[in-house]
Amino acid sequence: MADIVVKRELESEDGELSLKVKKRKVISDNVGEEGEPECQKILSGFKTSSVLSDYTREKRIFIHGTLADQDAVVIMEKTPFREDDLAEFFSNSTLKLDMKNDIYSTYKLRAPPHLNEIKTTVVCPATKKHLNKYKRQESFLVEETKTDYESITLPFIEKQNTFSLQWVYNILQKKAEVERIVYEDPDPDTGFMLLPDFKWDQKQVDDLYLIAIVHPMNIKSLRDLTAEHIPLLKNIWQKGQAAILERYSLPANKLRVYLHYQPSYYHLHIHFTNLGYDTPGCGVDRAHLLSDVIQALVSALLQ
Ligand code: M7G
Repeated sequence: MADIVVKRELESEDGELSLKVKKRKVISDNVGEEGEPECQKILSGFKTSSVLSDYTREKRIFIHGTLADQDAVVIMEKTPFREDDLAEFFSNSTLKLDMKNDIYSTYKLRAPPHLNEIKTTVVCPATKKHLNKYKRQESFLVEETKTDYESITLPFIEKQNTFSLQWVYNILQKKAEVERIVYEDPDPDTGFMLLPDFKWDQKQVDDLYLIAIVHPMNIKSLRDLTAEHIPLLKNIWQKGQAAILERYSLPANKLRVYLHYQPSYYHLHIHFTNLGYDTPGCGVDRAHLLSDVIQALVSALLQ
């Protein structure tokens, strides 16, 4: 299905209301990891089929291939510089001269391998949906009314055409990523788990990216939100920001807190990112600030 994006329009459950929903500091080491992760060579058997997309400015590439005869997607991304590493960078790297002209000279710098890591994500087995998600493709911006949602989007979600939520359930049931949890509120109605998004390598706060996954199991997306969810959203807003301030010393006014519509995964979750970092997907076509969503629901309640 082509991307469907709701822009500045959201109807309430009863369809009467149209809410306006407009929508370097260095962390010493990977927080919460159990010691040095084991070095693995699983990618030595990866056979490339095609490059799905390649973003030269972001230094990110999405590759489709096979791993042990299973479809796989490998995402590689060069990581930001860490101020703490600079001294070692300069003392332990070698330089190969490219050109020199007057006061200008350019080089190829060969850094020690541990300062030159590439963040790599492997999805295996990857489904057709993953290939479509990561393939560079033309997007369309459409207005999705309540009727469109009920007649097109909801049946699409219910036919399980969307991504599996197994990874979400694993987190909520503490079967995966347990050591990465930054904050948890176990309340079944207003509670959530806050943990690093897998897009963030947790090396520096500059590109901080966490997600809050809600405990209630029946909220697919922003579309399902009503006034009854205001306590849940306010709880995530307040406790999420407090937990990030405590753990990463990043204050609320340096955070971009938002929901995606459409999301890729239809179990409500909220993105917390560093305001100074241009996260993929933080544009107005897809990101809806949590504060705006709460405000819209409160206004609807007062009317
Ligand atoms: P989304 O708005 O549903 O879709 O966000 P998007 O992926 O198009 O942004 C889901 C978020 O969950 C994304 O930011 C993903 O990077 C993140 N995410 C996805 N998976 C499969 C995992 C995972 O296994 N663990 C963690 N920690 N984050 C994930």
